[in-house]
Formats: sequence, structure tokens, C-alpha cells
Amino acid sequence: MKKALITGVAGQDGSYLSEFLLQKGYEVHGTIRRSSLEGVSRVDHLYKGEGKNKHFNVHYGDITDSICMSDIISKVKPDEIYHLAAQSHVRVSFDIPGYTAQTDAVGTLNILEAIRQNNLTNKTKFYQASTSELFGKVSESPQSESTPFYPRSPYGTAKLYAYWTTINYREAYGIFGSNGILFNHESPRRGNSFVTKKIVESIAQIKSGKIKSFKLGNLDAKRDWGYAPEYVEAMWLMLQHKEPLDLVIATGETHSVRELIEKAFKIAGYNIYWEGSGVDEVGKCSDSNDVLVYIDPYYFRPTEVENLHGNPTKAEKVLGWKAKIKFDELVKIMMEFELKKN
Ligand code: NAP
Ligand code: G4F
Repeated sequence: MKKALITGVAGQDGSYLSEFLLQKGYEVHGTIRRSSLEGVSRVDHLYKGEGKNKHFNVHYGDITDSICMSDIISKVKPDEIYHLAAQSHVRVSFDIPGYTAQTDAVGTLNILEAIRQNNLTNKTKFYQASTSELFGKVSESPQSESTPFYPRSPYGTAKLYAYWTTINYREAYGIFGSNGILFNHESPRRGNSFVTKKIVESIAQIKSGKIKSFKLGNLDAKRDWGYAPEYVEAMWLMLQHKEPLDLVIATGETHSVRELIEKAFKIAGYNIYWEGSGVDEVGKCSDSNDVLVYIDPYYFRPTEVENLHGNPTKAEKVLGWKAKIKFDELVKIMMEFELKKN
């Protein structure tokens, strides 16, 4: 039985990847952080209560704690490590740049060093959760594996360190280490401070009368949004490939935050129109003329990534992987989930 270790197992991707690997017959080990509140984890269903899976194991571990990470890795001796744990919020990384660097940059180094120091370089394959944020201020569109990097946030610069450290450990020590350069991917399990989830959750709350309006930042930023359960399969495929590699994973479509708002409102039964400009712009309901969306500069970033649009041609050629769920269906899945919940 193959063993996989997933750091950040309780995150959006960690939870889908756990389900995917268990289905493939893996013994799955995951790290979680101690929290003052129990029972809010996305993987509770896998290790607690009736649905408990005997091949799913959870370890307490913070990736900034190199001693504990090395201890877990030396005991589990995984065939594959999926390193997903990170401070993953770009805007928040401007508030906590030091912590973001410790977690996203040095945390990655801690895992690679643990593989090396435990003599697992020939056994353990390593997947690094890299990101389209590396392209930042883009020099071409769409972005592919050969597009130059220009990160625009403490998150982006920390992830750039992780990207190159993975390549360095591959070249210096022969570790099978691959970077998946994943563009934005979403799902009903997405954290609720990311823009997709925040929009669908807020619209559902407007519809059920819990709130009257909500506030957003930059409406004109564009993203290449895909569906998280499909992206975890790409991670796995990368580690099954005959050699380590760095690959863009994306849908190949790009859409603005504004389009996302309009589409989600429409699914919920509202038409909205825009009035004003800059921070005074508002989104209004066509029927009632009520303001449903305001702009709040709190959500602006000191430096923004305006346009992400991936070119996934190489992933399709090398892995046979292609995104099936594109923007329209993704918004529908997420909006309908929230409408049912509220
Ligand atoms: P997520 O939902 O924020 O999950 C991140 C996980 O990391 C959480 O479970 C979190 O624990 C854990 N974590 C954070 N800091 C930690 C630390 N110091 N020690 C141990 N665990 C820690 O993120 P995601 O969307 O699943 O993304 C997974 C990875 O892919 C991340 O590295 C992210 O940067 C990267 N990525 C994501 C996307 C995307 O669009 N989703 C795109 C490109 C790359 P808690 O649950 O305790 O907070
Ligand atoms: O949903 P977001 O916060 O995602 P962002 O910044 O693109 O980062 C996500 O994707 C990256 C891959 O490209 C990952 F590496 C990263 O870990 C994370 O998963 O913001 C998307 C866009 C931004 O341009 C932001 O300025 O939406 C804009 N936006 C507008 N109003 C907002 C808001 N973003 C958030 N979070 N909240 C708002 O109110």
C-alpha cells in the first residue's frame, strides 16, 4: 500500500486530495494545526465518527516547526509528500509578511530538508503547491511555463523561494520534486475570505434576508478560475510522471470579478447594474434599485495582480490532464450550494 503525507490536509485542496488518494488505495497521513475549536475541519468526516476511514491518519504539525515535521516524515516514510500547507491569502500576506515567509518559504525548506536528512531522497516524491501568483505583473498572456516571474505580494515572493528551493533540491540532491503552478481553483469548500466564496455566500445571505449588501475591492481583476477537485488529480498525475517537472495547471479561460458577481447574482434570480466609478461605484438590483454591492478600499492590495490567464497546453500534452469544469459551471456549482445551505 502506497503512503502519502499531505501537509495542510484540512485545507480546501488537502480535503479533496485525501478523498482522491483514499479512493486510489493509498494510506493517507495528514498534518493539522492545533486549534482552540475542534470540529470545523474539512476532513472531520474522514477520521471521526461513523464514516471514519482506517487508512486516514492525522498528525499535529506546524510546518514552521522543523523538528516536528522531520519526526513525522521519519516515522511515516511516505512514498509521496503533497506539500499544501501555507498562509494562502494574498491580501493577508501584506499584514503578516514575516509569518507568510516563515510558513510558505522556510516551511517548504523544512520539508525538503527533512526528506534529505532522513535519507529519503530516493524514496519520497515531493509535490510543491506553487502558484500563478508567481507571474504577478504579467509580461505576456496567457501565461505558460516559460513566462517570466514577477511576484507582487509577500505571498508571491515567499512562494517564489519555495519554487526555486524545490528545483534546487531536485538538481543538488536528486529529489523527485515537482512544482504545480496552479491557477485559482475553487469549490464549495473554499475559505470564505476568498472572492468567489465570499460573493456566493453573501448573495445567498441577501436572498435569505440575513444581510442587505456586501463590500468588495477590485472588481476588474481577472482570474483563471477552475474547480478544485479536478486540480488535485493534476497534483497526483505530476507525481506519477516518469520524471519531476514544473507545470501550469489552469482552465485557459479568464474572467473578471465583476463578471463573477453578475453571473452569481443571475443564478440567484437577480439582475444587477453598475453606477458610479472608483470607490463610489455600486452594484444595484434592477428590480428594486437597492444597492447590493459597495466598494471598500480595505480589500485593495498595495500591489495587485490584474490579469491571470493560464496556458495549460503542456499539462494536457504531458499528463493528459484538461479542466472540464470552466467558469460558468463553477459559478453555478458554488452558487447553488450556498442557496441550498441558506
Ligand atoms: P487553504 O484552504 O488555505 O489550506 C491551507 C492549509 O494549510 C490549511 O489547512 C491551513 O491550516 C494549513 N496551514 C497554514 N499555515 C500552516 C502552518 N504554519 N503549519 C501547518 N499548516 C498550515 O489553501 P488551499 O486553497 O487548499 O491551497 C493549498 C495550497 O495550494 C496552498 O499552499 C496554496 O498557497 C496553494 N495554491 C492554492 C491555489 C488556489 O487557488 N486554491 C492556487 C495556487 C496555489 P488551518 O486549516 O489550520 O488554517
Ligand atoms: O480570491 P482572491 O483572494 O484570490 P487570489 O488573490 O487570486 O489568490 C488565490 O489564488 C492564487 C493563485 O493565483 C493562490 F496562490 C492563492 O493562495 C489564493 O488561493 O482574490 C482574487 C481577486 C483579487 O484580484 C482581489 O483583489 O479578487 C479581488 N477581490 C476583489 N474584492 C477580492 C475582493 N479578493 C478578496 N479576497 N476579497 C474581496 O473582497
